[in-house]
Amino acid sequence: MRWARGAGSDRILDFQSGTDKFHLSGLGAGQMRYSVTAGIGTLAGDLDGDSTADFALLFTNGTALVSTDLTL
Ligand SMILES: [Ca+2]
Repeated sequence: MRWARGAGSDRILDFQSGTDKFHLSGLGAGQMRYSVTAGIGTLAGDLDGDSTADFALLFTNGTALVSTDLTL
């Protein structure tokens, strides 16, 4: 997966917790937030410290992220 600037969110359709990993260390995110609403997980990151998310990833396959799924 490659990051690109743009509006909106990216959807992750087949992430498998415990098998797949997100490597986010290159982003320098100041704050990450994860929430689940109606079975859709959202991982949002604030890159510039203004308390507003600069990107969001939606996990639509019902998987629940755990901290070991991320490399920060
Ligand atoms: Ca921000």
